[in-house]
Amino acid sequence: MAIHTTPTQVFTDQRPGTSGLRKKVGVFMQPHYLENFVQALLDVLNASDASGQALHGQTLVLGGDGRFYNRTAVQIILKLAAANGVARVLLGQGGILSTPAVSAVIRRRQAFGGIVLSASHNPGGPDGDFGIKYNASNGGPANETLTEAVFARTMVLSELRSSNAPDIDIDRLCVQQLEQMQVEVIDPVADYLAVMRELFDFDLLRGMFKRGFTLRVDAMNAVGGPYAKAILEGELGAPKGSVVNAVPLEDFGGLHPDPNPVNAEDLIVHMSAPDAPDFGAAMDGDADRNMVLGRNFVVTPSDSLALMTAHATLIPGYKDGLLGVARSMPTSAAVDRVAKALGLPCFETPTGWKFFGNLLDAGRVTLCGEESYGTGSSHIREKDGLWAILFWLSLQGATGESVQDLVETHWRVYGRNYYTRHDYEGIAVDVANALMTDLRAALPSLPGRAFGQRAVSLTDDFAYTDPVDGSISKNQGVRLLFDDGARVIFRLSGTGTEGATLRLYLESYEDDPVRQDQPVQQKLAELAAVAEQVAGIRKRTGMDGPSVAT
Ligand code: VG1
Ligand code: CO
Repeated sequence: MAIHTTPTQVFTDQRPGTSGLRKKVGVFMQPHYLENFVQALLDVLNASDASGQALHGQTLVLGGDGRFYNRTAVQIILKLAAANGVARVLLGQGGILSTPAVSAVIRRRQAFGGIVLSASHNPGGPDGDFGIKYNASNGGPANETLTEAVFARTMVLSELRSSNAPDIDIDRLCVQQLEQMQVEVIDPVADYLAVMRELFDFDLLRGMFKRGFTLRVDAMNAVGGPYAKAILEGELGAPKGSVVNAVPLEDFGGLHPDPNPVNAEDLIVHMSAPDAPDFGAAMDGDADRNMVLGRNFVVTPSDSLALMTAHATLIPGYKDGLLGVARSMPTSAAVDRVAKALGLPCFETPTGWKFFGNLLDAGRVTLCGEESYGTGSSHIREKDGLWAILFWLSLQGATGESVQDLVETHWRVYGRNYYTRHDYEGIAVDVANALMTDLRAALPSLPGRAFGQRAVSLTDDFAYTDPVDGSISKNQGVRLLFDDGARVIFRLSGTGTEGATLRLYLESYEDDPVRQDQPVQQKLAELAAVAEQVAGIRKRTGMDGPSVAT
């Protein structure tokens, strides 16, 4: 065994996006591609204190969503870590840890940070995507200062430091030695389960299942399966078989583990069958997203955040109330209305969970959410799919009401924010960039202009000043705000790996109860037409509609 240095060449495309570095598996499998990124990360972490050896004596957490290349990547990363001064790695058994579990382990074990191997909701398998991201000691995604520093380092990297020790056994729960570094293979579920126990009334939930409450949780052959099985079926006594597609597969069994009504179609079918269970849910590749459903009823993620906020005190972990709430800018303003009614601070951040970290750390907010099927709280620093499922189960247990009743009652009280997101996928990058550039140029001419019944009241390219550290993030999405509360938002995805994806977010507010049960796409068709008129999406892309509308 020996630590050695190897010369390496720069890859110029290693700037992390919305949530880490994501590329096609083939890109990651190029010699030194993963190694370069990890070496750059370790260099930046080591340089984070005056000694230049900040990782010495420290513990890192490591695990991924089990997708293709996860196991190989784990071995590569362990050898780099051992050669760069890391004292100990806590590795999920089999190389597996969901994103929320990494966050929980970092926090509970006071680790220096953690590395998550996941491309989250992107498809997996040899032809799919792979990804890597770093989470800091608060358990949350690295901030932009750190990700930019890592990117800068990848651009000048010339050497890798690694060990040529043999591979370690990642499947057996034990402690092994790799050079001077200890590798402790841990149960991926235990720490996470302990956190859930502190938040929810497990006896209440056990009682529900004893009385015959039924659910179907679709783990989409991704990493959420083992967590959902252990907690829902194991701890809480949900009927065996309530969690389906529960074994993580390297290619997710061909499913696209992005829990929305389009990709989780099988769940939609089951939830609209005559014998549908009381409650349904799905999670994404790394189990940080959730979609929740009642019988024949899908909850919009933005509404989910609003309802959680309205009812939080029913849950033991939040019984004393919330400090505040935050949502990403494109997320509907449904939660804003609840926050106002409850007198809670409400923050609007750019897209991506990393922007919630400071607000959570500073005790300014307790709940956070994004329109992309992500909700979470201060219990960790990531969004959390199974937490959301337990939250919704608890709401049903505490109120005795169905999902549909809870949501419809909410609309009657607060009004309904009709909401949809239209994704135009696989657009040529130059076409997408030109569309955004032209749109930005057109913004100043829009305020005051009428479109049908409504007029534009404000336009901007969203910029965010972090209220905690004062950092500024610009160009976070073009917004058209209307005088009746409607919004049209355009932004380009930062998680895709093929061409560009344009996301168009549409929202309108309806406070009249007799108009709160209309089909969403129909209700928002007028706003979609405004977006088309302003941006010319169809003409520019040659597409006659979005690839996905949820
Ligand atoms: C998307 C979502 C965003 C989410 C991000 C990571 O980003 O819109 O809300 O935080 O994915 O989610 P983008 O840049 O493609 O719009 V996950 O579950 O893929 O890590
Ligand atoms: Co995810």
